Amino acid sequence: MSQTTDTTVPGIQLIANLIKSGQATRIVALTGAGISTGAGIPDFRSPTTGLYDKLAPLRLPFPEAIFHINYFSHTPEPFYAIARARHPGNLKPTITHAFLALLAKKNLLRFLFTQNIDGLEHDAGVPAERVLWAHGNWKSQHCCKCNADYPVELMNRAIGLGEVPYCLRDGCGGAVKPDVVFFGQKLSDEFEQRKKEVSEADLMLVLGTSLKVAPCSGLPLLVKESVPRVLINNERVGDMGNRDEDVCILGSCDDGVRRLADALGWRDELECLWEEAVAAKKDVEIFDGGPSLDECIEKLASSMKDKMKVSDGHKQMLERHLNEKFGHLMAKPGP
Ligand code: CNA
Repeated sequence: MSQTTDTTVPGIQLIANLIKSGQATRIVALTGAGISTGAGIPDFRSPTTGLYDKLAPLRLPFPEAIFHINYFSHTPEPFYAIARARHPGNLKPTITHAFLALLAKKNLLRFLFTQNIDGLEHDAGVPAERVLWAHGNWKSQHCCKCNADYPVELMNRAIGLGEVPYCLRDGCGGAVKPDVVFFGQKLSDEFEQRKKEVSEADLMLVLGTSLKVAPCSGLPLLVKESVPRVLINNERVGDMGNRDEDVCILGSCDDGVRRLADALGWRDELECLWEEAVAAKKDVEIFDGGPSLDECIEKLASSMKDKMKVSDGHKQMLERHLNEKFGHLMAKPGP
């Protein structure tokens, strides 16, 4: 495989040299939905292909409502209608996930903050102790009312069928929710404790995120001045690119990490690691086939027209709550 110097983005070679010369050994990464779109999971905010645009037929009070704890606690059906199509059950890691695993293998990845809930970075081989799933993941679930644990086999079955799983405790009746952080819920305490990894980093990678969701969106600001930050994303986001040391590699994450791997002379190793990770990911029978996300949304929109209508009073309450909590992020919901 050819391993040429990248002249399109001169910064790529600069970053590769820092890593190769041992000047960057405490690399911290922040990832978002854009690193998993290549695996087939739509992100939230990309126009047309993003989930928020696709949800339009459901006439939710806000697209975010489907992931808001208040809304979910009384109307969990929309979440479960799309859960199967978004579940990472049979999806494979992308080469971007593999690149993070390669950094970890070379003991260069100090820490990874991911906003993703798909767990694909772990499937690719990033050790769990190096990752904070800031928004939780699909690997466990609890009742949203009494917090009782719920068996994973029943959860997978419910997701496979597109049905809402309810608490098994007598008289509870609460909907079960995967342990992903919904709007209106607090992040784990570990987030605060881990922020120091960013201020101690000697290189930060920001991949596939719009930097629109706090508090992760604030992490790149914690990087010390003079420490390089690399953005690999379809578009410029946040304040990335504003510092002299910043390097922005615009385009798909998968192309971006391949270019970086070329500059590092790691391309063959990366492709091998990725192939292995893809081969190792076991399929879960229950998630084989089934309707697409668009089909799920269409079906739900027609079957739930009445239930989806929220009263004006409730809509105002939700608006107030969302504005208080996320007004600074959601001045304009959607892309
Ligand atoms: P987002 O707000 O949808 O932004 C995604 C960003 O990635 C945008 O800037 C896109 O332009 C960019 N992008 C999309 N595809 C690519 C690609 N192939 N290559 C390069 N750039 C790309 O998503 P964020 O992660 O910033 O928002 C945080 C939310 C999204 C978290 O709460 C997540 O839980 C949630 N989310 C997670 C998943 C997942 O787990 N895979 C999927 C969808 C949403």
